[in-house]
Amino acid sequence: MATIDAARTVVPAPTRITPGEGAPFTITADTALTATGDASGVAELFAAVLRPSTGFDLHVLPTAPGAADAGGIQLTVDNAAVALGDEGYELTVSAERVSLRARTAAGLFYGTQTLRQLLPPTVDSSLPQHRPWQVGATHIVDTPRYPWRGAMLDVARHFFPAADVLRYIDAIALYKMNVLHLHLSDDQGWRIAIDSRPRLTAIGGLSAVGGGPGGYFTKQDYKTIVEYAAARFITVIPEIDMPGHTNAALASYADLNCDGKAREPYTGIAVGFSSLCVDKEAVYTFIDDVFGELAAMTPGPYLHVGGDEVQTLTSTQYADFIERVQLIVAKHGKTLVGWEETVKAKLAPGSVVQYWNTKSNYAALLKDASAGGVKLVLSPADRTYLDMKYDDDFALGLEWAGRVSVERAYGWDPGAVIPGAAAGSVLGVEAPLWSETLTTIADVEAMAFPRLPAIAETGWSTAGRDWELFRARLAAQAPRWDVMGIAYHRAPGVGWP
Ligand code: TNX
Repeated sequence: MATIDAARTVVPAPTRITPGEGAPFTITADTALTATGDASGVAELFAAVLRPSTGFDLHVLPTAPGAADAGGIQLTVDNAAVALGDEGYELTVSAERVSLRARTAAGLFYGTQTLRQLLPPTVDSSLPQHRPWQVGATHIVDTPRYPWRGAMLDVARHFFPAADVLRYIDAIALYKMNVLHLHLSDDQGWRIAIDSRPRLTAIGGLSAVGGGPGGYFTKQDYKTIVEYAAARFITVIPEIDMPGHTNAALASYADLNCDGKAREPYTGIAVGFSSLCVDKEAVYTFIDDVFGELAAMTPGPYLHVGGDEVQTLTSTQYADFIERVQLIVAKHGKTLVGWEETVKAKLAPGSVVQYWNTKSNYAALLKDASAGGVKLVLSPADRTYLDMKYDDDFALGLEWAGRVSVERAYGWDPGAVIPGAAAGSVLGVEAPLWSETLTTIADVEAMAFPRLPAIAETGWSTAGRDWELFRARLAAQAPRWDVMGIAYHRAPGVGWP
């Protein structure tokens, strides 16, 4: 039986693969995983993927002295493995054992995702499969290009319940993404419970694009999402978009409006018409309340303040607003993330600006800001916007940034997007998925798969960045998506099996 060739299969492409000589490793009913400390949680998660399909017990045992010479699947956190950095791993497969080594538990987790892709796709089945489970001898050393490899999900235009979000987390984790940005509020809906402001969900939570029922995350839902993500080394970044994209808040609390009158719920898809009343103190008390509660339930270091597409304020009003919001974010111990427009304000070093609109002229401002210590995350709409149509024939999606084929999503260099950006200022890439036209998780998956793995590879890989090689590796993912029930789109040009 042929084993899976890592070089032709693994997405994102690993840094260095050296095929081994000997016989493959076989997982059997007697195989154990060994791990200690932080590695144990990773081993348990991996065993949980393997158990239903293999039907084996796959016990996770503590690493014993001299255990490196034993068999099985060995996961080791090695503080001395400095060259592997914060997220890299080294995977060695021989007939006797699978040895996975990393400096961090995150690195081990990414190693298990590679190992998963080296096992037959049916390993991801939730039903018992009767077949041999072999991994060919290989040696892989793999470290990411960028520390920020993100996916954004818009739960505001249409709401997706926590169970859908967990499903999305599983799917992005397979491709070593480590940021989940949740767009929690917009004109059409407010999706997170804030105890001090109950009307946000009681009123703002009940609308959606097209007049659907809306919905929102309770604090318990949010906690579940954050914990599920954290176990997979994914940081959740909550976004409360402001001062524009705020109609749902303006409908919930009259005093956020300059005229003191609550707005009607909005179910269309136009942008740019709404704004918090930036001259009112009540607005800053509101933001303080919301970010206070959000910061308390968010372990990650960031709060995303939106800041995009404001058409009703002067430049000075806008910049003053963002600078005040920045202080509120800092007061709650967090670092500000904003869409590219926020670069018009004076941002503290370490703040993160997310580039998106390739038709705007922010590149020069972003370059200057980066020299002052502002960090950049790249989401060029004509490459990474998963809500753009693949092509004219695709029913879902928008088209303002053009068509985004799989090849376009793949074929760009994050290092070349902001010419002259300060060294080290580009943190990485993020693939936003706006949900104006998407109502089910199957819609979401059809937009994200197969383009999301393409973006994941732009963020992780330096080696193997070649469309012809990539499309073959991408096509190799399809049998796994079939088994996992991911509703991917068989986009033209990939060469699906
Ligand atoms: C622009 S990208 C927006 C969103 C829309 C999206 C649709 C950004 C910061 N703002 O409000 O949903 O286009 O593609």
